[in-house]
Amino acid sequence: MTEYIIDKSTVEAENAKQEANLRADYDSLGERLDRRGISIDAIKAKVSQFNIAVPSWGVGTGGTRFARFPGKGEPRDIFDKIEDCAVIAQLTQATNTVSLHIPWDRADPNRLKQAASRFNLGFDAMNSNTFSDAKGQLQSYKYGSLSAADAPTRQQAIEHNLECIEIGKTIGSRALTVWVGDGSNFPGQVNFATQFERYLDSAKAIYAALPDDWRIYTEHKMYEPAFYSTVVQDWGTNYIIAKELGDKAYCLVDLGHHAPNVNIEMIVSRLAQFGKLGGFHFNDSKYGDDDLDAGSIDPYRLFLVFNELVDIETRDANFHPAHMLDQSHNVTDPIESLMLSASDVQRAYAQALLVDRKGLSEAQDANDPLTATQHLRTAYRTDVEPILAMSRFEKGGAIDLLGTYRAAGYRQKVAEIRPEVAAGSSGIV
Ligand code: LRH
Ligand code: MN
Repeated sequence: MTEYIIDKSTVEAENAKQEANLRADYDSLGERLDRRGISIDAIKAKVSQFNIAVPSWGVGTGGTRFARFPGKGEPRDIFDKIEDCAVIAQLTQATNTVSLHIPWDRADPNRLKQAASRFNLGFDAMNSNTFSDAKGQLQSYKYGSLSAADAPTRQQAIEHNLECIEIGKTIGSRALTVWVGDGSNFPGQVNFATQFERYLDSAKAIYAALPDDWRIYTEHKMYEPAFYSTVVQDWGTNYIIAKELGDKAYCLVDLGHHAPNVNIEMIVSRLAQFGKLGGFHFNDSKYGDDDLDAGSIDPYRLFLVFNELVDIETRDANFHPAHMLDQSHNVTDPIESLMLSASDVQRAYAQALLVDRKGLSEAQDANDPLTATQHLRTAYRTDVEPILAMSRFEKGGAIDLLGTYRAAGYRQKVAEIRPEVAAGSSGIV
């Protein structure tokens, strides 16, 4: 029996205030979509199947290298984080999986599984961490991990990833995400080819330990923490890795890991066209890897990514990329940001489903750029909130995410039992 952290009567009371308007908005949007030959219920049915994983490391207040300003009721451990994820899942009805990060979330796997199943939550991809040194660690990752010059450090990093797979197998995860910060800060500090060779050898050792029904996602990133070169710096390198490793290896696209103005939707199309697009870390950014809320800076770019995903979906019914959020909430209540971000990613998917694909390809074939791009804008300009809210409402979630969450007073409640965390330390978690 699924437990609900937010009192169901509170959700029902808040929904009751919105229901009549929602039904009116839904019906009027339905009429308008009907005129475009689109069944609103068919779109809602697809949207209600959409799930995006919540990063465990995102429910605590994030920070930068300069400082971190903890909020009230900061989660003390992974079990508090799972409860916070349960609140997000209950109200959005779109986030029933959590992505763990080891060693930050290391705990007895059976306790983890039990804690999540209370709320009917599952576990998405495991995330390894060979970009910081854990207490008691023998070898430091200061000069790299899977690509490090010395073998003991590479072996330690490989074994850490194998441990993540073991924990994942127990808790029901079916994927491992590997992001490494390995690189260099000075020209000449490393030999690019030998460093990459070492990375590939280490990645092959991890790949060899993958269960048959698992996937490994390798994540590219342009820079940071290395500031001259990064081993897995771009989608091309990531594609080479996925091809070198084998059929269970795929590329993970973190939207914030590209230079400003890079055409990410084309990268998505390329990787999918060659069968190596595994999943996403959704967030938004204006300059670097800012890890801002998905859709908060450039929602049209997010829509264009989903426009490609829906195009691929229409060609390949077995195409199910892993959707995950990867954000850092430095100035907002992380639960509020994650709820709205999950909804905004779902929004981009719903808008992309409205694109007249036949009209689009006819305009493309006719070299009619304006008609072609108008097909995208017509879909993007459609306010699909009634579809998202109706999907949530019908599944027991909240019509008004923020209003219902604040009315429930969850943050105040946990602030009473979770000790105040002093400001001061820096870092993303
Ligand atoms: C690296 C990254 C990676 C995570 C980390 C928390 O920037 O995107 O996905 O391991 O953030
Ligand atoms: Mn990421």
